[in-house]
Amino acid sequence: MTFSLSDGFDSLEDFLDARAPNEPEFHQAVSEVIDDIKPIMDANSDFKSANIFERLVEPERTVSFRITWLNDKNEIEVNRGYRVQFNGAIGPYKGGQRFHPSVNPSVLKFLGFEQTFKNALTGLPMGGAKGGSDFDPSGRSDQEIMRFCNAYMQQLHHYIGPDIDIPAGDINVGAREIGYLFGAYRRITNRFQGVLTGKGLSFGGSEMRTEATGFGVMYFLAEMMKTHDDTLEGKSVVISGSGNVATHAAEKAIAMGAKVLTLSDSSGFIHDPDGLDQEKIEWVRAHKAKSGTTLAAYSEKFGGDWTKGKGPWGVQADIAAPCATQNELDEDSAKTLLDNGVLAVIEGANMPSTAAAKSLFRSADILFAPGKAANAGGVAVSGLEISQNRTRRPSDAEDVDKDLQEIMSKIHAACVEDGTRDGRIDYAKGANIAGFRKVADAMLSQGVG
Ligand code: NDP
Ligand code: 2IT
Repeated sequence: MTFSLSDGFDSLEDFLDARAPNEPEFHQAVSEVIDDIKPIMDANSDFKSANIFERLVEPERTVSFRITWLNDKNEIEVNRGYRVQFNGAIGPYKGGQRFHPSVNPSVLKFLGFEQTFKNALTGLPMGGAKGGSDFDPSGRSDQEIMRFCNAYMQQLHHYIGPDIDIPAGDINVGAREIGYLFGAYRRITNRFQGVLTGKGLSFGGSEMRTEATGFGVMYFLAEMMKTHDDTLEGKSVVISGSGNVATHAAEKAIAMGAKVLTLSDSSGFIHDPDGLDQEKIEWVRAHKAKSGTTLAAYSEKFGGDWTKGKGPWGVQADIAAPCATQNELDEDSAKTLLDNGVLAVIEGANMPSTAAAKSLFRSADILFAPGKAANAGGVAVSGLEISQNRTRRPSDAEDVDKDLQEIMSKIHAACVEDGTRDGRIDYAKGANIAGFRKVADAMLSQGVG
């Protein structure tokens, strides 16, 4: 592909190497959209003359800060915190925060870039952002988590606000952390504001936010299956991860009549040939909530096999749902899934398939849903939480669930509209084009200055 950017780079790689060196995850996320949106840019001279692409791949603002905090031994520890405010064209910046040793500018830029498209797909007015810290919460006491959250917010509060940027959770940032972060924000600023989403129900949280991402994944999958006159009833499912997204995806898949065979964590995976049920899922949640635990104990309690150091992709199933982390499903795993006759692959995590795996899925005769469409239910309900905070009027669970289903169905329809080619739906293409159009139009209308 020839590439013409203002500085005359010949290829996307040259451009990204110059503008964002040593950021492999970010390069991967940008490369995954360029082929789909380039024809739209080329066909629209306004997008070209406004240099939309070059602007779209540069975060509007990135802040990085030092976090100093006291551990239980009264030692001072130092971590790095970040907020990447990627694109605010369609609304205040919005996106999660991740606490994990792998957090670095490349990871947060890829996540913020994806979030920009994802938030546009929800139809709600939210720009894209991501943040977090290289802090590793594994093995930390509750008091250490609280002190870390206090120190992190001591810095972050300068850059966020209900009309500026509204962070939420992501890997290792759940209800407990959001509670501590909200408390810290309120004490520092003396403001009770909807400045974070995923809050507890007693202080402005929305019903269904906890469930929303995983449930939304299965609502999206059900829509995809419908295009093949099929349902989840009787289907077998392999799921990776055992956190918020994975356990709620499992719960909803079971409710829709499927049999969930696996879950995983960073140490390995469990295979339960009898299938998970609500009791087993609740045990997993309680067990994993204890700091530093692995799923190995599952097979001692419920039977099945524990396999160390591997993902679950070798287990034969109709559906695969990677719900743990980026690049957890590689080319060999993709080949194994396809050889084993997988019907659908739905990404619950952000960018869980490597570039090679994704390209195999996109060209195979299966249903494939990219994370930016399939996991948008979480941020969509975050958007509903923002509305509830604005009007100071909470919604009940049934209404939020109905809204979530409607939003997932609309995202599916947008993917079909922009992604259908030769009678086949390329959901990745559809999601990239629909997300891009909305953000690019807004950028164009607002000019530069
Ligand atoms: P959680 O922290 O609740 O769970 C993360 C899970 O992934 C854990 O089981 C964890 O295992 C596993 N995991 C983390 N890192 C790795 C790794 N390097 N290799 C293998 N497994 C790993 O996070 P969420 O469920 O919230 O997030 C999961 C994914 O979904 C992420 O990609 C996130 O960005 C995405 N997402 C989350 C949304 C949300 O609303 N929470 C919304 C949309 C997307 P262990 O316990 O061993 O660390
Ligand atoms: O990746 C994601 O969409 C999230 N972690 C949720 C973001 C949010 O603001 O709810």
